[in-house]
Amino acid sequence: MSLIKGARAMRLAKVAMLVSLVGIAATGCSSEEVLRFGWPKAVTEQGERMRELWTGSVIAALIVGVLVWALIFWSVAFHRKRKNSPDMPRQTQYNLPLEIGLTVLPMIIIVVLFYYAVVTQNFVNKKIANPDVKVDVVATQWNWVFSYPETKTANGEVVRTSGDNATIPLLVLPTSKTIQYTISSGDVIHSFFVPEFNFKRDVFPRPEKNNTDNVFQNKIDREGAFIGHCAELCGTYHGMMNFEVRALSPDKFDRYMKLRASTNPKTAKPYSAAEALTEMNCGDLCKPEAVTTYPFTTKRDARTPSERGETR
Ligand SMILES: [Cu+2]
Repeated sequence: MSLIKGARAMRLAKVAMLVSLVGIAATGCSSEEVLRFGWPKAVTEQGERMRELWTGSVIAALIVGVLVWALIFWSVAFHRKRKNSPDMPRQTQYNLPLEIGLTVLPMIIIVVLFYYAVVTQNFVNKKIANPDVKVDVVATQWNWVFSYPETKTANGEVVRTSGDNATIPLLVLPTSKTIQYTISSGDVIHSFFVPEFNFKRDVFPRPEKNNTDNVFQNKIDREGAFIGHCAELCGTYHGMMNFEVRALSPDKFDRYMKLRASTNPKTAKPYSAAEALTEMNCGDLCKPEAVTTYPFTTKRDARTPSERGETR
């Protein structure tokens, strides 16, 4: 009898293994993608650390899940009612060691998950004393102003990029450097959200009065253009309150900041973000207009698809 049971269990295990293998293969994902378990790709080391927490949590959940499913199927297969079964199966309540185990084990799981969540959160919120670049972000209905308080133009003004009705602002930042963002709002509550940072923080007016931490840091690990949104419903044109992060290698960023601080001979004014990027002429990375904010193109007042330059 036990031999038959053993053979049946083996067959069941083989089928279960085959089904899960086919399931994984059928998704057509690479191993890196499988281990991401749907977590969006991040471009910051903070986002990557959050991904590791997610991968660990999902693996822990899958282990618990597989164990529970196995126990359910085992009971269904081997402890179902048979012709000669007694009316009542064997009763096992008031089993103290089992009940203590079932209380302590979930507590241990929660404590471990909590520990790793706190460690990851501390890493994401960590601030070093001397960040490489500082940027002040001011959100207003319905636009963004980005300034670099440590870089001044020839006439002594802080270098500043702002969006207007016609322009989606570009927040140009370096890769591989610690960037410190100080966010504040000029009116209502907004939210600074760059999906590829895997990070969002509400932007409050008068942060010092609102007891919020309006300073955070991160490090971007690759060049590229990444869309940024306001993620807090802030009024009529909230949906159009976009910006774009343009991450440039440190040497390109230095060139950009030098240009921003100097005077454009053509206009006799300091280079604007678009003019500096055009002057740098470094291909797609130096496009003077936002490239990621579809369907909101740089022409904010455009109403028809052709005015918006839509090609997709
Ligand atoms: Cu907003």
